[in-house]
Amino acid sequence: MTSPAAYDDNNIFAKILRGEIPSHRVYEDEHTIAFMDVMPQAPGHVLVLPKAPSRNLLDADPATLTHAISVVQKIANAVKDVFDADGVFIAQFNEPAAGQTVFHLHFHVIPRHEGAALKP
Ligand code: DGP
Repeated sequence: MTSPAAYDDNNIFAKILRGEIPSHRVYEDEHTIAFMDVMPQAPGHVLVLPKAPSRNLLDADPATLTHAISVVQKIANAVKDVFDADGVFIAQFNEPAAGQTVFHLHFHVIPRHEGAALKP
């Protein structure tokens, strides 16, 4: 088992946080931003990110996680209402073996409708 790599601020979400790359922001506060995923698994797929640099949940500060999950709840209720969804799927991946592709902590918030498949 290898140790996780250090945080690299050249990742795409760090560039979005610095305003170097555009995003469709739907929420921002002092500690957190949320924007639309460019490869949505379903309409209304939002990403919630703490602004503090951490590679993923494994190296995140607990206070950062506490605030982030409260924002995830807020966004989940918002997308459920706006997209008239039946439920909301929350996903979060840590390290490549678990499916993580962008190495700044983020939570996927995906509205779900009964019987609708996620995109592969
Ligand atoms: P993952 O690291 O596997 O949890 O997912 C990263 C997600 O980030 C994936 O759903 C696609 C999305 N994504 C990748 N590049 C960009 C980008 O430049 N802008 C936005 N808004 N989303 C991105």
